[in-house]
Amino acid sequence: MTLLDHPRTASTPDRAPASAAAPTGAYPSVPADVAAWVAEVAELTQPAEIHWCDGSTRERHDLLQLLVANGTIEQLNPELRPYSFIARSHESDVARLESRTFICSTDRDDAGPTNNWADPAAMRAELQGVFRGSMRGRTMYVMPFSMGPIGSPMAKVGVQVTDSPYVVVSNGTMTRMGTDALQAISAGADWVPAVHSVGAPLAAGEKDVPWPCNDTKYIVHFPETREIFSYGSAYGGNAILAKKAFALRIASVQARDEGWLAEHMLLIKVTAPTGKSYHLAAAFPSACGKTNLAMLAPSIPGWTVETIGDDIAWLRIGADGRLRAINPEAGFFGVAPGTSAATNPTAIDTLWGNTVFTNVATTEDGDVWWEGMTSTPPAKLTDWRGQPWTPDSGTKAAHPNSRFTVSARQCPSIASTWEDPEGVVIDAIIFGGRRATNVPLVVEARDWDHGVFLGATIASEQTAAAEGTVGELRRDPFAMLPFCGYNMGDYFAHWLDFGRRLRRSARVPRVFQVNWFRKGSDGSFLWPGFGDNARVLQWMIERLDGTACAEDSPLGSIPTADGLNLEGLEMSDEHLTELFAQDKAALRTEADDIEQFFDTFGDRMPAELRRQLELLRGRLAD
Ligand code: SAT
Ligand code: MN
Repeated sequence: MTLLDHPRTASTPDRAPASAAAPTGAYPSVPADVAAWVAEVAELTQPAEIHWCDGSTRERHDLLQLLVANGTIEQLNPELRPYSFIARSHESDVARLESRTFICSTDRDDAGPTNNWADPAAMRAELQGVFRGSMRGRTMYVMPFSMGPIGSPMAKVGVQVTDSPYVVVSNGTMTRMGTDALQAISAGADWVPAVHSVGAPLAAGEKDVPWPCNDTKYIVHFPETREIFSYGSAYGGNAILAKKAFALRIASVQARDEGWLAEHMLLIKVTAPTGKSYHLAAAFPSACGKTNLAMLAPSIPGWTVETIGDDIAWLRIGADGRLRAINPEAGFFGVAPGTSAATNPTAIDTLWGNTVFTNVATTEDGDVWWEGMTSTPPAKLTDWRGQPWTPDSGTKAAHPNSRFTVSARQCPSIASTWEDPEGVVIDAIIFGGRRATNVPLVVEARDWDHGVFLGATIASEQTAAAEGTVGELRRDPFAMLPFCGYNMGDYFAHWLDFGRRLRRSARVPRVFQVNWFRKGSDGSFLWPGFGDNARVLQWMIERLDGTACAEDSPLGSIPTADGLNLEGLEMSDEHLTELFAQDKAALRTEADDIEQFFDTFGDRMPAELRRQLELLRGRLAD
């Protein structure tokens, strides 16, 4: 029997671990089920060696040196960017691959129309062939990790194995990785197993390439048995399996079963000039400015924003009946292009050192550069492919999905409560997308169910974070389209049900929808965005406090003419009107599109959301 002959069961396997898989030295003792699983993976993938990660600084340092020696990364100029590195990936391995991401539930309908489904037995058989011998000639690293502060009642643990030291370094930044997490598993926490291989076995004496990967890729989830298998890619969410694969796809299934929410949301703490603080959770699709909003430097005096998380939030009803949230991650895997001292000074400060950049350009003096970092590019660069580049090259110097990987601790705006094991109390939830037309700057939902409708109908113009045509509009409900591990119709029902439970316990958070990306008739952005988004947050908070008025509109409540704080901002009345314009004919067409989208879920679509659509149509009728 090998790993993929059988689904994983919760009970301890009866096979004794192979001695080769056991850690040596001062490594703490490993629970028998973890050791047995590692032995099974090793039997299948045949690594030359096994390394049990302790998560120490020494280990990270040694791996970074190894990666430099292998040519995977280069050290940047330590005087300009202390202890930082640049990785250049293979040209075919630059983003999440949604077409190769699979949800293997027993019943196809449990994956739903938005996921690629594959029969679990057939997929196991296929993966068996794919992973057989895939780690030959390489070291297999075993990484116990915790999502959320270790010991938090909201945290969850997992173990990822990988044959990529680059992935170990990334995971070490993005999660709490090492022996502390292993200890939590030893104490009895249920753990999620994740197998990762770049799919590039090395024959004896064969020279390695800088970025090993395979043209064939798989990112596979077995939601019922909470297992993850990823093959062929070392890039971001394809390979840092704790992130999208676990903390969203598998965790969304756990959340459905256990009555909580695993969401693609940033978390911020906003403090008003009165000194009173509020916590907001906001969902946006990949590469739509979550990191910028998470690190917002408000343009309005007296307001501060502190960071809790920039990508994922786990939300639960706490013992006090309030909605509470944690950031399960420990670092940021942020989009580099567009990040500058003007757009996100906090990110620029965060990246002063100790950062691994991937697929950005490098300068002659050994620092990094990307489009949007400065208004004029340097005269000479080395582009993300490693080729000489000048402004006349006619190509992008940095890949549009180039990234930085950096510890959250290094962020100057990190909130002192970001690791609170009980989570922070959420006052409001925000949904957003990238929409040139139709969607106003901000609307407030009438109530929770209307808020769920706003979340369920988010559409966004596609970015470079995944394969596909950039700019094409697609429905991305709750910004979870690529990340929901089960039927999204059931997911909508879970959100509606969650609201019912919140109503019984305590205060239900307010729900808002925003769009920073609306364009005017001349094709340019109507709203300055970035630091000025604090003006929209101010309105939301005044709504929470009951000090701001709102006007009813077909899409929801909007600020009254003088409701938004526009002091110090140059904004013509005409642009302001355009920002909130609701063209009924265009919105009726959009309602038809929403209906078609809802129809794809068949009888899994909750009646309440169809009712919300009819209510909207009623408000859009002339
Ligand atoms: O590559 S990741 O999935 O981590 C980034 C993203 O798409 O948000
Ligand atoms: Mn994301």
